Amino acid sequence: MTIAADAATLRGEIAARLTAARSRTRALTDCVDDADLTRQHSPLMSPLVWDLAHVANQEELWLLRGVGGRDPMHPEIDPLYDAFQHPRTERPALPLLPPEQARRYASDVRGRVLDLLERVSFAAGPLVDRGFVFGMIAQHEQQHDETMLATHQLRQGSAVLSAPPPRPPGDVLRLPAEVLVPGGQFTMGTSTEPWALDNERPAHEIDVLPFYLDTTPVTNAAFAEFIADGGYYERRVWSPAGWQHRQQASLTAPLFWQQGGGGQWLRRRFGVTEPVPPAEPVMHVCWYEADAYARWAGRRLPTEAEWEKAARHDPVTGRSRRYPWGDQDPTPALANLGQRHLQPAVAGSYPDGAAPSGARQLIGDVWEWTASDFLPYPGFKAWPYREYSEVFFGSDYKVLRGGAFSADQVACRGTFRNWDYPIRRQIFAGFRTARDADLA
Ligand code: AVJ
Ligand code: FE
Repeated sequence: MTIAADAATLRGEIAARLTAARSRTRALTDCVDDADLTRQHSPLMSPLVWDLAHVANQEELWLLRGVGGRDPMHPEIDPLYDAFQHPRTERPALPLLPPEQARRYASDVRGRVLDLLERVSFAAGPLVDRGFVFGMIAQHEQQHDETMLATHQLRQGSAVLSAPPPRPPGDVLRLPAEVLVPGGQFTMGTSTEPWALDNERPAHEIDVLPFYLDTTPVTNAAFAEFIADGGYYERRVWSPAGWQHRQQASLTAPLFWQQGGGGQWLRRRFGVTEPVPPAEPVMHVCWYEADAYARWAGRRLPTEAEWEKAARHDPVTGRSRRYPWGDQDPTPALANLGQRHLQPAVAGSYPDGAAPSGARQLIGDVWEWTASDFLPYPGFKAWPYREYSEVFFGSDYKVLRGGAFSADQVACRGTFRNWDYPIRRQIFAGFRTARDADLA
């Protein structure tokens, strides 16, 4: 988000971001009946009605109580919506607010927040400086909207969501398979982006050796070649932990894929079964599958620093951009974000969104698994709460970068870091591969 300097414009921008998040939340929760809202569609996910009230509860905690100093509206429900008190598997059994009450709670909180926003002083301290905590709450709601979209994808039954497909691109046939990212220092992370979260901070210099990166994310067609070549049965291309997981979970293809007739692959996408589109980036593969594919291809996953250098470093000025295309916020011509479509665009789309290296679709379309564990940057300070990032640091989680069609622009930028377990496949994740460049 490009943040306005004057308070009146900032109030308007915050209200617009909160309203956009709420329209999306409503679209994701008004399209199914109460039984569908309260049911657990997968043990990996919360009931949709939990996400709805959790979003409202966090907004009440941070904005009404935190910024506004108000008393709790319903203190007895706080523990129900604390993600750390109840894992997702337990949530359906909790005495959750039923759909109508959850909706009323969310709209009551929002009404009071919009009143507070009219009067708040952005000079009152670091939490509200340039609207940070309001931006954090808009990002939080959009992240849960993305989680709810994953629940929709896991849900059985007929389609309830629809969106037009992305527009087909022009010049993709002439694209080189890989681009060279020059070696040398670049600035990773940020100390200036107003709504960046703690794990993106602070900006620091990192040296990266020259490397080649795939111009686009790996496609379904390329991944199907890995399958056809026996990649899922070739132990040597899997890491030891990956092979163990592949065996135990009997992985043989991306999640939601099934064999059609005549060697054709089909997939289920938001309640519709369709042929797998060959030119689209592959999705719903776990980190272990991405890692195995890369080794099969004689390549490797990019590290997080490599990914960010490819996405942000401008070799002409030497500075890091906010996005691959420059500093301006995303538009529909630059990246596939915000659930405008319900799928990634064909690999090679969005030429105007390309990075200086020529790599495309680094922002939007599919989250990209990186080789890296989720670790703090040098000088990291947990802020404003430890449970956002700090408790997840370590080797249990792998970092994903770049956002997806399912991520909103308020929660996606060149420095944004997502993370998940290396076995997770229900998220909208794909990957691209890299290799060292010869130093000669
Ligand atoms: C950053 C997507 C891993 O969903 O667990 C939502 C975001 N944190 N509520 C998650 C988040 C608190 C988080 N991820
Ligand atoms: Fe949350």
